[in-house]
Amino acid sequence: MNQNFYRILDDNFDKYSDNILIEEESGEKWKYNDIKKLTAQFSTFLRNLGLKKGSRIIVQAEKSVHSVALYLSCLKTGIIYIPLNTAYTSNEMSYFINNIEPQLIFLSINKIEEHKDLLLDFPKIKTFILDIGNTELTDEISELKEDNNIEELDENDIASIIFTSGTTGRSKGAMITHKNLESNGNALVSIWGFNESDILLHALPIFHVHGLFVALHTILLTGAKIIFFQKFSPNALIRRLPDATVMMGVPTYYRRLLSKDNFNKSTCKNIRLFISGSAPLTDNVFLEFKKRTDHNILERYGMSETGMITSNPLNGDRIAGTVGFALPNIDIRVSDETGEILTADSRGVVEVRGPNVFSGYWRSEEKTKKEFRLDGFFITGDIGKLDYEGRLTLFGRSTDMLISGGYNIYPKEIELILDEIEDIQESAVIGCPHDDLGEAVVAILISNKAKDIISDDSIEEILLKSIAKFKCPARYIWLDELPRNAMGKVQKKVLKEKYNKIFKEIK
Ligand code: MLC
Repeated sequence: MNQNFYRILDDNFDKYSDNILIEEESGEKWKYNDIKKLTAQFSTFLRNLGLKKGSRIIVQAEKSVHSVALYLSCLKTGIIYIPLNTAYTSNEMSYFINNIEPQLIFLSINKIEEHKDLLLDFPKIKTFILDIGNTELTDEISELKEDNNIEELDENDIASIIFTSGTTGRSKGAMITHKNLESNGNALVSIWGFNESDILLHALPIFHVHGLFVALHTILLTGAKIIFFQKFSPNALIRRLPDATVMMGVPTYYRRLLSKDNFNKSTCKNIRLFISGSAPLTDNVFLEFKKRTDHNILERYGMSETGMITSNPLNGDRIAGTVGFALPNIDIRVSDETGEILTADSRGVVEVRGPNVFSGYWRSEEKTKKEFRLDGFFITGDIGKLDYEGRLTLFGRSTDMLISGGYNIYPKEIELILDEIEDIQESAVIGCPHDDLGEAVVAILISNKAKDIISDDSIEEILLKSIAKFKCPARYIWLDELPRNAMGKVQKKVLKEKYNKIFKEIK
């Protein structure tokens, strides 16, 4: 039997053909039938270029209906889809292209311009503009015949590679299979009670699992509808909230909604579910939200490598500060560093096993091996505890990764660049609590000069040549020395405690 995940979506495209699938901010509406057609035309486009099962395409483009159809056509044809954050620089892009060796690249107009020089290094890779401001490609696609063939696939064939930041400073590509997508999509539909009459506010970017898989698949699997926002804006969302039944977002979205006086019970009158993930939801936001809207935000937990792992219940207590119970068919446990499984209520590293768990890191067998136990459990790196009922609470991470506005950031990547700057002897990058973003990046620096040290702006200018803006520190602090333990290791915990209130003090 064909185990291509797209086959289920294709059935739904027929079953719900006249339902609206996507309504854009402009008011333009796309039925299931329209998206099926566009997907089939993209499939023709890709196959005409010689791409086939296992070929790879990189997409660094603005969110659009056409980029959704491109993604779906990749599922359909067995081509591997690699979405990248639109903030990534040419330096970051160079690493991804070399690592993936794609057959095609799709870029928004501004990215074509930005990567002009880089692309000269890859003359054999065809590049296309995919952008709402440019219709060259979309006009061409609209003229093409529809290719209705659904590639015959095994459930373990790779659907997508999602890059996640690595502890050593280099990103790793998590290989997500058709089985991963299918099992996780079905589990979420069932536990969150999605159905044909749902209308989802979709303001998330579609280059991460939250906006691409969680949000799109729950809708596509039920014949429901999406109100599609180019990007998150609290005012635009508040205008459309009364028309929707479900919203998904990172905690920053909920904080920003609460900052608006016209966000209230009446704006949420038709909403049945607010879902939050990708970063911890604070008790404050949870409680404030309840007070303002009468809704308990449902917090869930997941990651690129595993899709969604746990969720607070649709019916039953949603407890602030906890991420709920394992999804159907997913096993979770908590272990110590040696792999010893801990009993309920003990803190340790969260491990997960199930059909949702990725098949490994792209071209990184060694790294993959290190992150799995012999019995197939994936070591998430998150610290947590399970209570006697199986409810999970998270306490942070075993690595020093931080999460800013829902984006994972690894300090090492920033430190490596800072340490190369002439005036900087050494650096330590940490995440500090931030009202809007959850955590924001702070760089602690040691100078090797007595005076006239390099300015913050000049440091940022250097960083921006290599890394995306969202990874750049929001604050720079110069110290005489970094706190170290007896082994000489920098004590980031001490720094984090010391600068815990840094963003509160400047208010
Ligand atoms: C943007 N900026 C950020 C930032 N996003 N800085 C720090 N952290 C972020 N997350 C900076 C830009 O560089 C820019 O800097 C300025 O903010 C304005 O840019 P913008 O694009 O207009 O920002 P804004 O719209 O305010 O974006 C913030 C945000 C966005 C929170 C709305 O980051 C967002 O949509 N985040 C969602 C991330 C997400 O989907 N995560 C899912 C990961 S999947 P300047 O100085 O140039 O103005 C995952 C698994 C799971 O984790 O379980 O879900």
